[in-house]
Amino acid sequence: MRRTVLVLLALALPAAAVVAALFLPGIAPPRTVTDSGRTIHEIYWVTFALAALVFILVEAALLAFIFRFRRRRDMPDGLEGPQIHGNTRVEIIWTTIPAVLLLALAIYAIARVPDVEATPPSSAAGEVLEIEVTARQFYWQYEYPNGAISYDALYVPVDTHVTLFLRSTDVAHSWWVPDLSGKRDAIPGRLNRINFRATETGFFEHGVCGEFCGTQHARMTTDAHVLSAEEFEQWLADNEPPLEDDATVALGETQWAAACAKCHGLAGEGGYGPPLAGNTTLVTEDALRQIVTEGQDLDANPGYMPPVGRGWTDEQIRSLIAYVESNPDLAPQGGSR
Ligand code: HEC
Ligand SMILES: [Cu+2]
Repeated sequence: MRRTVLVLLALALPAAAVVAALFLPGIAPPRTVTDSGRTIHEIYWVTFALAALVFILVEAALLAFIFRFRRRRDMPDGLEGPQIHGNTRVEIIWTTIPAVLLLALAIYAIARVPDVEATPPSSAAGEVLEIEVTARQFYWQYEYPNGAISYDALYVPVDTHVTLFLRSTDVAHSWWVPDLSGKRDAIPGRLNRINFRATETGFFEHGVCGEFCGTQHARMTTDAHVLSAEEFEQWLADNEPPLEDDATVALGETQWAAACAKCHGLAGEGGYGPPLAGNTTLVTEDALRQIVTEGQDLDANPGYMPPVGRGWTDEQIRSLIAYVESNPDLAPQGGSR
């Protein structure tokens, strides 16, 4: 009876593992719409298949030996098995096979790296879209060749080689939109790049910062819009500076949401940072520039404000002010200017 229970348990465990692997999500990598992403998937599945094969062989041998060399009913208590000291041939075999497997896997993975890197071919030299990405605590700023800017939302055309140049002005961050490609760090004092070419249009909202970077790290997310060529050209043209007044306000709104509201609240109601609704600093250009480029850490206030706008241009300061002034929740009553 106890035996039957044990045998059933021994069978139930691997069965549960198989069911979990087949029917639960989470074993497959997230979907991707780029060639580099597909190559990453391929490497993942090849590695997984090899690992699974080794796992099954080893576990099967283990179970077979447990069964084959189990203690029989007619064996006397305290009986010892045969005492074996080394077996050169077996040891050579079980050293060589894993070494060969690992070497093969390494060669395969290294051979696939160029496809993951997706460096645009020299024939595409003039057609590569280069976007400057600045990571700051706690948002992503994208700057396009014509000077257009977006915050926490990347816009790219489909079927086009894209290179993102990644910088950080404060701490180490990591750009990661799984639908597009792998992860790449943005490190202060260093210029990193990542290439990809999306083959499907769509809206992808699972981009994150992949490197723990401070209190609001979890809210350092990014969307990606893959547009048709015409839509992208239109978007670029609509966002090319100098912007119309309402476009400036619209940009300032995304800027506020990305760069300030994560701590101060969308309506300036406060959160991690103090409430800001009606604060005159928000509409005073010099004071605003000072606090966003230098941050603030007064003993009187809890917490610390990082230099969230270090490197901002005058236009960026002004678009934020334009938005604050347009929003009755935020603007100081009576205005300061
Ligand atoms: C990481 C969280 C965080 C972000 C993002 C952030 N702040 Fe702050 N902010 C703070 C904290 C914390 C303080 C209080 C700091 C102190 O004085 O010690 C503060 C203080 C301020 C103050 C001074 C308030 C006062 O009463 O003294 C202003 C103005 C301000 N922030 C504006 C902004 C603006 C504008 C943005 C966006 C461009 C922004 N902050 C983004 C956390 C943040
Ligand atoms: Cu980050």
